[in-house]
Amino acid sequence: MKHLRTSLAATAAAAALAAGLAAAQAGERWDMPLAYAATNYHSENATAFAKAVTEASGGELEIVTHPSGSLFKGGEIFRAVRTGQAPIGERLISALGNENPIFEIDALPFLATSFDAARKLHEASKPALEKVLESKGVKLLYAVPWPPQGLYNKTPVTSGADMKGAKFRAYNAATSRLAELMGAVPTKIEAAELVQAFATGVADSMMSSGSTGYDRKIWEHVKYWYDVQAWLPKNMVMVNLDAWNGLNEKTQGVVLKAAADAEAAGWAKAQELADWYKEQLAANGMTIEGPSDQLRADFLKIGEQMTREWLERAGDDGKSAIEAYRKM
Ligand code: PCA
Repeated sequence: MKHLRTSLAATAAAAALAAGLAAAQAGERWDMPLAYAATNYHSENATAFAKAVTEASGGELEIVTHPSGSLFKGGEIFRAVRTGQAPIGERLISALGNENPIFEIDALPFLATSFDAARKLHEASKPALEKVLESKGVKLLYAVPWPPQGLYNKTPVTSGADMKGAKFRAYNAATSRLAELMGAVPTKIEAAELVQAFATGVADSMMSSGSTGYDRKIWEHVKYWYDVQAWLPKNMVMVNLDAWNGLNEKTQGVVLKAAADAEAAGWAKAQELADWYKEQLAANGMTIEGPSDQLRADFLKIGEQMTREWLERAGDDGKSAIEAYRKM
């Protein structure tokens, strides 16, 4: 009798295991490329999102993140998602300006310079962004900002003129244009390749947040950061539409809920960390200052020109997004 009971229990355990395996096999696995450091809050937030989906879907959909450009480099991620090579991924929205000008709306200098303003700009431009993404076969899940952008340089900067001839690391077409208008020489370099560029003298300066300087220990190469607060660009997490349509309704609901949570958590984290990053740069020996009046005036002038140029390119969708933003 005792034997029978043990063997029955063993059979039941084996059956449960088999059922579990079948469930795991029935589930889908999505690899999710990320461009930024594993310890960056965007990446940690994406990993928490992936875990939330995996758990809440009961393994029906498992999402696995790959930070620091390890699966696809930053510059490849949008195309990978669009073509279905990756079902899901994260990309800096404003790096996609050559796809459509609307993607650059959050990289226009001095249009939205605080978290509150960035939030409004996001709400005002989201319908246009979603429409363009959908026309490319991609669905927006959530977007999270970087802290305000400032100027890194190896030597002190008191006016735009000090940037003449500087080797400037750009992360999108807008930062390249900004560099040109300052008389600097831009080179596009992903954050994952930053350290090498600064260490080998390919770059001496860039616009970026305290976050990226901190992630890449920029103080080993650059000593000055000017808190220009020029704009707050955002990363977005997006999914290939075919992959999305292949999910059942329940799983789609799980993903949407996790995405909404990730968006809220990401904005809160970015805001919470913004000052902390500056403190870390200072603690590591960097000079952290506001821009001089002249530097600020020079940046403002460049910002106005860039906004004019953008409005010409962006047409009616761009104009209505800006108008909606200004009314908020
Ligand atoms: N860090 C990213 C984009 C904006 C930011 O703050 C970078 O420098 O690549």
